[in-house]
Amino acid sequence: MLTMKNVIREGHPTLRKVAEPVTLPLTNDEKELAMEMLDFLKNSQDTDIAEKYELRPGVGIAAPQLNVSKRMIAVHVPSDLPEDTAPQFSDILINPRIISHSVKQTCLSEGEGCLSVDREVQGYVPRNKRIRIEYFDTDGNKHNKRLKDFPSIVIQHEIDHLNGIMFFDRIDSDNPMALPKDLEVLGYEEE
Ligand code: FHF
Ligand code: ZN
Repeated sequence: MLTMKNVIREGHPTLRKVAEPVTLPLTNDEKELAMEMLDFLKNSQDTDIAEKYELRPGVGIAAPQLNVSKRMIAVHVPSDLPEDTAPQFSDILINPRIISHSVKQTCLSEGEGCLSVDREVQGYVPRNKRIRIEYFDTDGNKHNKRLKDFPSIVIQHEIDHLNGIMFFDRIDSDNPMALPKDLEVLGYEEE
C-alpha cells in the first residue's frame, strides 16, 4: 500500500524532469503501480484510513511524485453533492494530452496545494476552465473527454507534474493575489 513515505518532496530532481511516455501495453509492474496510485487516492479520502496511515487527502497523483518518471496519473474527484453519489471523475490516465482548451481561465479561491509540497503557498494558480483530453486507460483503450472546473484543474495540475512543472510556478510572483481579467474564481473546500 502506498503512503506519504512513497511521495517525494519539493527539491527532489525527479519532480523537475519531463516524464517518459509509457509504451503500450503496460507491463505488470506498471499496471500494479497504476492501481496503487488510484487506491492511494481512495484511501486518502476515507477518513478512517487516512487517519490511521496519516495520508493527506488527495484528488490526484502523478507517477513522478512516486519517483517514477513516466507519463501516468491517477485522478479521483469525489462528487460535490452531499449524498454518496458517483465520483465526478475517477480513472488512471496513461500518456494524457490536452488536445484543446478554452481561452477562459479559472482558479481555486483557496489556491492549490500539492502532496509533494509541505508548506502553504499563497496565490492564485490560473488554469484553463475547460479542456479536452486524450489518454489511454490501463487496458490500452483510448479515451477522449471534455472536462470543466475542478476536474479540469486537477488534470492540469497532474499533467504539469509530467512536465516538471509545480503549481507555484504559475503564481504571479510579483502579485500572488492578482487576478487576470476574465478569470472566474471557483469555490473550493480543502482537507
Ligand atoms: C491534491 N488535495 O489532491 C490536494 C493537496 C488541484 O499532484 O485537493 O499534489 F481530498 C497531485 C475534495 C477536494 C477532496 C479536494 C489539484 C490538487 C492536487 C495532489 N484534496 C485536495 C480532497 C481534496 C493535490 N497532488 C492539497 C494534497
Ligand atoms: Zn501535485
